[in-house]
Amino acid sequence: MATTTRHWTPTHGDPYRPVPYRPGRMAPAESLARAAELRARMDERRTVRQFATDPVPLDVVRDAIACAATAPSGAHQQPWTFVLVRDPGVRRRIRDAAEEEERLSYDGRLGEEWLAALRPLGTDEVKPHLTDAPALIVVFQQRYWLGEDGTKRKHYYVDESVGIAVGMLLSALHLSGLAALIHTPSPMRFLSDVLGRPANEKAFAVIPVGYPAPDCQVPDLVRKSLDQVLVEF
Ligand code: IYR
Repeated sequence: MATTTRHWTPTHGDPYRPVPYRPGRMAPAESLARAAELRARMDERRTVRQFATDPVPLDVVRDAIACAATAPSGAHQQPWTFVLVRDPGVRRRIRDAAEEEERLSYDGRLGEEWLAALRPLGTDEVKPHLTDAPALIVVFQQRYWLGEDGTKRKHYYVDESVGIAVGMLLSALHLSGLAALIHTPSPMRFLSDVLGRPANEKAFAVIPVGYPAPDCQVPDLVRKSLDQVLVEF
């Protein structure tokens, strides 16, 4: 597994001690070629809800998590924990608890407007991906820093930081050849209980990872075109 060695992380109240940063500059022609290739590769990513039960190379998943952990974060506080769950018993418990919550949601808790918005995607309360996919990455946000002696310190822009990290995680998994789904059971409190996470951590998403099932189907989605999402001055 590729690892990066970094010895510095901000310590509350430390002074600013910058170091030089001199990356080589990429030639524009190469930038353009890479950007076009990346755009095409990213456009191939689909949210997968039907997974094969085949195992995945775990170091690919660990490297993707390491990529996610390079995300920028408020005050570089890196307010994330990624829990990689392979144990079939734990995945079963997560599925049972998620389906219990989802049943209430799809039975009416979401409300008709939300249910109507989800209908074209074909989702329901049955979540086989939680036990079929060979790995789940459960992402927790550290809502605040919690010292060993119980000291608490504020974390900043936690939603933004963790959202960016999850975007990078989904990109890394896809570009490494694995399929994933961002699943947001609601409420997610049960994940802290099942995984024994501390009081400062709040579940953000469950990301099943694997290969699409041979008979996998996805909704026939159309993405907005660039001119629909980009405004230039
Ligand atoms: N959390 C539910 C419902 C759901 C909500 C949205 I917004 C989606 O884009 C998809 C599903 C579920 O996981 O089924």
